[in-house]
Amino acid sequence: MIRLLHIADIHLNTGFASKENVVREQLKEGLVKSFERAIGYVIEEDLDGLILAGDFLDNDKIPFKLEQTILALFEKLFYAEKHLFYATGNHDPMNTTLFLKKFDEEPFFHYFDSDEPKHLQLTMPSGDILEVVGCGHKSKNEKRNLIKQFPRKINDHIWLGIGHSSVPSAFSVGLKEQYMAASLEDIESLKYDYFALGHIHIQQLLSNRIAYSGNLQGLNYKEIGDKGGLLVELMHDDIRVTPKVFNEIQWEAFDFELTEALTTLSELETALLTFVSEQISDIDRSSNRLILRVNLEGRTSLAHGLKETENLDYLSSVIKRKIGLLSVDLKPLSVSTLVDKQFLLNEKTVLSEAISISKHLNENKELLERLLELPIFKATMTYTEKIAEIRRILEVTEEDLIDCFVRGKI
Ligand SMILES: [Mn+2]
Repeated sequence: MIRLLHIADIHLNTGFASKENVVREQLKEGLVKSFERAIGYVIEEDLDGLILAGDFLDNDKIPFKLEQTILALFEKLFYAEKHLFYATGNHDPMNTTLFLKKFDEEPFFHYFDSDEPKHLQLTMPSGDILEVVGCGHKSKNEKRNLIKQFPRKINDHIWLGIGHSSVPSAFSVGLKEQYMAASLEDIESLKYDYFALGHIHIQQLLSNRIAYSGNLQGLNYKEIGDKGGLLVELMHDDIRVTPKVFNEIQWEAFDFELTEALTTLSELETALLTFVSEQISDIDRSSNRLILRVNLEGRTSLAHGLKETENLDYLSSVIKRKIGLLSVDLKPLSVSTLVDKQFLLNEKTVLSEAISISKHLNENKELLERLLELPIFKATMTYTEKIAEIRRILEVTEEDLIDCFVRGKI
């Protein structure tokens, strides 16, 4: 059996420039600690090695201190006779990782930084022969599917593939850059025993032998929850993949609905304290390791108060201190003034007229015909598609109109 830890997308030298000093330093330290934990796990559990599936680093600026830490941690692995398989990703600097040259002669270091797939054969302590195929890149914007050039498994050794690549069918939040895109079928057709992927930060198994490990610690509010890597145990005709948690700091984001009942900032403070405590009751909060965002949404008589950064900062600091968190960011995502809708509709105003017109826009045939003549449609669009597009544009909701008028946007 061969046992490896698969991790990726650590982005170890991320700057967290938008954060205040204290939080920034803790986030940076947290990344290093998470990586130390992963290295420690490989050594303590006596695994055979560590796979870094790209984006280990984030950019060219690697602080000297961090460089030294990386060298020391890599050395620790090699001293313990653990293999390190590192394939570069789109965020790994191309020519600036000169400090890793130190390990050019190191038999346990296997660096896949070329856009030519590299194929190694190693005899592992168990006596199993491991065939490893991986590649890196020459451009941050690799459009070619280099995985297509990987050789297929041709013997009964254990085959491991490593690549930093976007698989279009994988789950990701928002639009992820299509970097070295390869389809799941391309990877499956290689018939490898395991394929370690990097690039998408959400841990997921695309099949029982192909997986993204996700990143070691979240980098922003989109990367919430536990983070870590995958323990991969490879046998000749079997495989076991087990998630392992390594993150030091944990990001979370919640939506808080403002209600009419909250009429003072003090009531809001109490409500937020209860809400946040409930939301995080299942999370281990030892050592203030949570960084939270609370999105505020809804209509409230407190809207004006919540426009003031000073008030938001004050509320954040109270929640942070009373609950014991690393940081809280209260974000008024869509907060608007409380209005009496029925009253507004019944008034003789431009707003009530606008609402009644918007309700009937889609039924106005003369208007639809005029709009169809506008040069705004793609040549390939059918009549039905054009009508659907017009209806989409005309769909000005009551809420949007009220917002525009009441907030004084018009
Ligand atoms: Mn990437």
